[in-house]
Amino acid sequence: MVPLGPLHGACCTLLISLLLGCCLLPPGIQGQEYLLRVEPQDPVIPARGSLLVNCSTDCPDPELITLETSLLKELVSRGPNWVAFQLSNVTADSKVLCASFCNGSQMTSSSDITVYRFPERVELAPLSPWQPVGENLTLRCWVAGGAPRTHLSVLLLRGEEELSRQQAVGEPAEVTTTVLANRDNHGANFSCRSELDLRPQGLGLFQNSSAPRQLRTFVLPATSPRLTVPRFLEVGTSGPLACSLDKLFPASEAQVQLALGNQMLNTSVLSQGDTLTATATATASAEQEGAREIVCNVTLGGESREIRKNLTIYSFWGPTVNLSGTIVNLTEPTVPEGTTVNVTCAAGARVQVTLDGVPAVAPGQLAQLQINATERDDRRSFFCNATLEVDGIILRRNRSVQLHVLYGPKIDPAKCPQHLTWKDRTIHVLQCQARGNPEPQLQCLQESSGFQVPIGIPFRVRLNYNGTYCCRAVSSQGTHTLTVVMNVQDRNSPVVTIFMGVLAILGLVTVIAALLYIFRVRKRNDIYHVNQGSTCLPLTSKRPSEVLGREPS
Ligand SMILES: *[C@@H]1O[C@H](CO)[C@@H](O)[C@H](O)[C@H]1NC(C)=O
Ligand SMILES: *[C@@H]1O[C@H](CO)[C@@H](O)[C@H](O)[C@H]1NC(C)=O
Ligand SMILES: *[C@@H]1O[C@H](CO)[C@@H](O)[C@H](O)[C@H]1NC(C)=O
Ligand SMILES: *[C@@H]1O[C@H](CO)[C@@H](O)[C@H](O)[C@H]1NC(C)=O
Ligand SMILES: *[C@@H]1O[C@H](CO)[C@@H](O)[C@H](O)[C@H]1NC(C)=O
Ligand SMILES: *[C@@H]1O[C@H](CO)[C@@H](O)[C@H](O)[C@H]1NC(C)=O
Ligand SMILES: *[C@@H]1O[C@H](CO)[C@@H](O)[C@H](O)[C@H]1NC(C)=O
Ligand SMILES: *[C@@H]1O[C@H](CO)[C@@H](O)[C@H](O)[C@H]1NC(C)=O
Ligand SMILES: *[C@@H]1O[C@H](CO)[C@@H](O)[C@H](O)[C@H]1NC(C)=O
Ligand SMILES: *[C@@H]1O[C@H](CO)[C@@H](O)[C@H](O)[C@H]1NC(C)=O
Ligand SMILES: *[C@@H]1O[C@H](CO)[C@@H](O)[C@H](O)[C@H]1NC(C)=O
Ligand SMILES: CC(=O)N[C@H]1CO[C@H](CO)[C@@H](O)[C@@H]1O
Repeated sequence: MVPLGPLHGACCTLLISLLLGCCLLPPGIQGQEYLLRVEPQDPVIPARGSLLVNCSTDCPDPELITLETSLLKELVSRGPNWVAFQLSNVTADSKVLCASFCNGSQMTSSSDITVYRFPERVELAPLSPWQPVGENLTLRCWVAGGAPRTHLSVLLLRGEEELSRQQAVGEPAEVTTTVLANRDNHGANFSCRSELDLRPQGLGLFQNSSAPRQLRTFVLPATSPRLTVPRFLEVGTSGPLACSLDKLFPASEAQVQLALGNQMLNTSVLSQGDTLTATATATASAEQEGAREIVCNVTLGGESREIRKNLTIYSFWGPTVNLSGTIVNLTEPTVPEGTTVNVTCAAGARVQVTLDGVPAVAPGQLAQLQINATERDDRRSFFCNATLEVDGIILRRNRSVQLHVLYGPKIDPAKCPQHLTWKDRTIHVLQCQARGNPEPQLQCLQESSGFQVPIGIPFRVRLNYNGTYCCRAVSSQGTHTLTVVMNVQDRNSPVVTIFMGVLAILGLVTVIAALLYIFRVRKRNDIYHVNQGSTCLPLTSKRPSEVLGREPS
């Protein structure tokens, strides 16, 4: 028999079947004593495979054993009661039919060839990059190709756990199942697997798996993050910023951005449990002066939550207090006495300054005052108070500068008695002070001898201290002198001498008076004697008059 082309194969098979079915049936009735066998019976072969089909009969004298098929066939060998054909390139299920005549009656027998093939494609539909917890997620798998479908099932898996198993239907076969996205599913790998079960056919179980897809689930609360920022920041300084959000899952995968205006800040993020905290340091620059916005933005699962807060950046330099005039020492502002000194206090724009209680005419202006430097201004401090109003809050800053005035030297006559009357061998202190800037050197020298008397410390006065002293204060600013007369008196002063003399005379007079009285009483009673002792009285009485004459000196 001429092999039929594949295009004609299908209709020829149908025709033969009809002929056999309508005209020759029931087959085997005539030759029922003899059997026609087709081997193998109902084989399952891989697609494009080849198959040896053996038609054999026990009829002793069979005539014309043929194999009816649409497939490519080739006679391989034959025996007296069998014929073997090689079928090749079997791509689809088909039926083969053996026919023969025995003793004039026809015999037929058929076999169904089943072709199996593995799916060409098993694919799990992509998952959305992030799946919100609590929502249903549809897993979808496509299986293209694969035969026989009755033995082909599709499984959806989470890891190795089977979520669903369905028979493949359609081309491509689509299989779906829903999964509730929860925290436990975060990071789980989902996949799809086809199973061609040909174990009943003795061939085994053939599995094809899709590439796994990893699920990421997340929780991002609807609330805004918490942002802590300072209300003010001075230009040139830094302030801490902190932004946090609770109940985040997975907190470690959230992104946080902190920005000052449109400047991204270097942020360090810490996640602890479901809480995320981001910290950064904002540094205020002069260009950013004014009201600025701090933005904190937390992004997770493609969604973000943000919060904004205002921060006022201000500049408040100063105040600086300046002294101008004849400054002789810059490290310690010093001016000579009598010169004019201008004191000014200045601070940044919008800053109101007050110098020693005198306010500047307007914020941003400088406050100034002029003084004629006197010795009273030495070590005088000039206070400048600066105030800046930022966003309803008053900020204060104070500064002071001390002025030094060069003056003197001066010896204050009130603090340096110029006439001193002291007694010999008594202890005294010469109180004398000189003032001036710089501090003057003070010394008092006896004019006659050049002897230097200690000043301000106790000393024992001697007779030779008597004299006129020249007290001299000396500094780089000049010299000032003052004369001090020190009168040192002998210890036995005239007053004491007079007093002693008077006492002696009074004693003598008393003794004489007593003696005279005793003599007169005896004379009246016994003998009268002329008294000669009365001549001493005028002699002795002369001494007191001498003493008294010296007293005024
Ligand atoms: C075909 O079948 C017959 C009977 O079973 C057997 O004797 C013969 O060897 C077979 N031929 C082939 C090629 O297998
Ligand atoms: C097998 O059959 C298919 C169609 O069924 C055809 O396209 C292919 O070329 C054939 N292969 C061979 C080797 O003949
Ligand atoms: C998810 O799907 C299940 C059944 O598949 C249903 O019972 C449940 O209500 C769904 N949940 C949501 C949040 O849609
Ligand atoms: C999912 O697969 C990735 C890599 O393919 C692996 O790193 C990860 O551990 C897997 N996850 C689970 C839960 O097995
Ligand atoms: C938050 O940050 C993300 C990532 O940088 C960005 O895409 C998004 O536009 C930001 N949202 C807002 C409101 O600024
Ligand atoms: C920040 O300041 C702007 C105007 O300066 C204002 O409109 C906005 O409401 C402020 N934002 C906050 C959070 O106070
Ligand atoms: C001090 O200020 C007055 C006017 O304010 C000015 O004329 C004078 O030159 C200033 N003196 C010094 C030393 O700066
Ligand atoms: C200026 O004052 C400082 C501090 O008192 C002092 O050390 C320095 O010597 C002075 N300089 C001059 C030039 O007087
Ligand atoms: C400083 O002295 C000058 C004259 O020497 C005088 O005209 C001026 O009023 C004085 N200024 C003050 C603040 O005393
Ligand atoms: C001005 O500053 C001084 C210190 O520099 C301070 O003692 C004084 O209280 C301040 N005055 C005001 C009004 O703040
Ligand atoms: C002390 O000195 C004064 C003159 O300075 C002189 O008159 C007086 O006699 C002196 N006194 C003595 C005890 O030397
Ligand atoms: C060998 C054999 O079975 N021959 C039979 C063929 O059929 C005729 C009748 O149809 C019989 O008589 C033969 O015995």
